[in-house]
Amino acid sequence: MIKACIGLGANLGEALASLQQAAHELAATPGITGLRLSRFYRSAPVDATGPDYVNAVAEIDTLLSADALLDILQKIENQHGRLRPYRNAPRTLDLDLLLYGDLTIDTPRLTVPHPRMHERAFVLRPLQELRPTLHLRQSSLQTLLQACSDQALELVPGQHQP
Ligand code: A4P
Ligand code: MG
Repeated sequence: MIKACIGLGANLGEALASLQQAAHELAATPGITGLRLSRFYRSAPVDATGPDYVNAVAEIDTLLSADALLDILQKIENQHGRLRPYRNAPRTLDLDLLLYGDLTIDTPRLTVPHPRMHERAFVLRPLQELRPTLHLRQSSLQTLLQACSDQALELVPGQHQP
């Protein structure tokens, strides 16, 4: 059994509802168990334009290969009407494979750990809720978060404080 982390994001349509539904769909997928979901955060687009994003991170236990997991993530994205007009275009749903156990994967289709996660507060902060002692590139999540403190992040209202 592998523990994998998935980044969820959306900035078109009912973003929060899309993320909640995607989490349910992941939890109901054969081969995936034990889903834990962070709280939801709102932030301005990083390296992109368009409406504010809502983001969260999910941790799962899985017997699926990383490739099979990516197939499932892309299928769920497509079911949510994901279009890809250009890179970093606004999207109804983005599901990125952030971590797959402690494996490093570098194939034409898949780079894990996700190559930009260590410099993005909208990934690091929700990931920290689930994996407070995790280190990436030999740095704690807290140290990495300090380096991107210019990226303002706020909790979506109505969620409990930890
Ligand atoms: N691919 C390679 N590695 C992975 C991986 N670890 N997880 C390939 C998922 N896919 C991976 O992805 C393009 C291709 O990347 C896939 O076909 C897969 O084979 P995509 O989702 O279709 O395209 P994209 O959205 O242009 O790329 P990506 O990687 O999702 O973009 P980023 O870099 O994650 O940036 N600002 C805020 N505040 N919140 C956000 O969520 N997201 C982005 C997207 C930019 N700014 C943002 C946010
Ligand atoms: Mg993506």
